[in-house]
Formats: sequence, C-alpha cells, structure tokens
Amino acid sequence: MKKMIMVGRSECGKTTLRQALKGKEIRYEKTQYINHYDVVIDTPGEYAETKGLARALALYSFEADVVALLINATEPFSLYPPNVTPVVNRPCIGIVTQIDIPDADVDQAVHWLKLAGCETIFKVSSYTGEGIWEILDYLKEDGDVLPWDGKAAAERPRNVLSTKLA
Ligand SMILES: Nc1nc2c(ncn2[C@@H]2O[C@H](COP(=O)(O)OP(=O)(O)OP(=O)(O)O)[C@@H](O)[C@H]2O)c(=O)[nH]1
Ligand SMILES: [Mg+2]
Repeated sequence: MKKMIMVGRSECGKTTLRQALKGKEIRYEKTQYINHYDVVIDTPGEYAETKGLARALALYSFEADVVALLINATEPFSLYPPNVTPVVNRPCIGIVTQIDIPDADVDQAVHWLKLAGCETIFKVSSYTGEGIWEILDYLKEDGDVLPWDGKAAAERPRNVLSTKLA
C-alpha cells in the first residue's frame, strides 16, 4: 500500500478515517502526537493549525508516499492557503470528510481543496462507509491484499462506539 500522511484541522476526522479504512468500529481517540501505522501517518490537527508546528508536517511527509489534505464538509472556512501543495514533494490528494452530516456542503469543500492544489479528491463518510473503497483502491499497490473483499464490504456502515461528545 502507498503510505498516506493525513493532515487537517482538529476534528476534521483523520483518526476516524484511519479506523474506518481498517475496521468496523469507530472509537473517539484524541491524537496527541504523530502516529505511524502501517498504511497511514495520523497527525494532530493542532500541527496544521499552528504556524510553527506546520513545518513538522512537511518534514514528516518525507516518510509517506502521498499527502492527504482533509477538510470536513461542514467547515465554514478552509485552513489551506491557495496553492499550498508545492511545499511538499509528494503527490497531494484531497479528502472531504463527514459527508453524511445533513448540512454538509461537499461542493464548497471540494472547491477549497482544488484551490489548495489537490487534483484528486475523495469524498467520504467514516460512519456510513461511503467513499472508503475509492481511497483503498487509490492506495493499493500490486500484490496488496485489502482488508475488505470488495466495495460493498468496505462501505458497510461502521459501528460507532464513541464520539467526542459521547
Ligand atoms: N457524522 C460523522 N462524524 C464523524 C465522521 N468522522 C469523524 N466524525 C466525528 O468527528 C469527531 C472528531 O473526529 P476525529 O477523527 O477524532 O478527528 P481528528 O481529525 O482525528 O482530530 P484531532 O485528533 O484532534 O486532530 C469525532 O467525534 C468523530 O466521531 C464522519 O464521517 N461522520
Ligand atoms: Mg485524530
């Protein structure tokens, strides 16, 4: 699998997406520091929100094959400046998260990610499973065995055991 570093503001859904890519259960878990897993590098949102720490994200990107900029579909603003992707020398993809939320504005989020410089954009819900297969398929390399048999299995609704508020 390609290794993907996930960047995005706190609570945009990076850790939940990491869980949804691999398993069926979602549990809230605040990311306190940069975590390396086999396929993803999960980062705390505060790194993207804080100018001094944002440089660390560019540095960590060298340990990944692809950089994913995440944005939650209900965001009222974008954290990403226009044309920011050239600060890393890895391919950058955009991921719109939480598309299941009723007042989500997916088109607005896609627009912001394109403005940031992402050419390939995925739209996902880590709760309903929608869009998960497309990301796995993008990360898959020859010979990789995915944790799911196919799109239908990968995109079954997840069992949400805990959220930030409950
Ligand atoms: N409805 C809905 N809620 C989601 C989804 N993804 C994440 N959430 C919720 O959003 C909250 C924050 O999600 P996290 O995955 O912890 O966000 P994060 O980007 O890892 O945040 P930091 O670790 O603080 O950087 C949690 O309560 C999740 O359950 C989704 O696809 N749909
Ligand atoms: Mg997290």
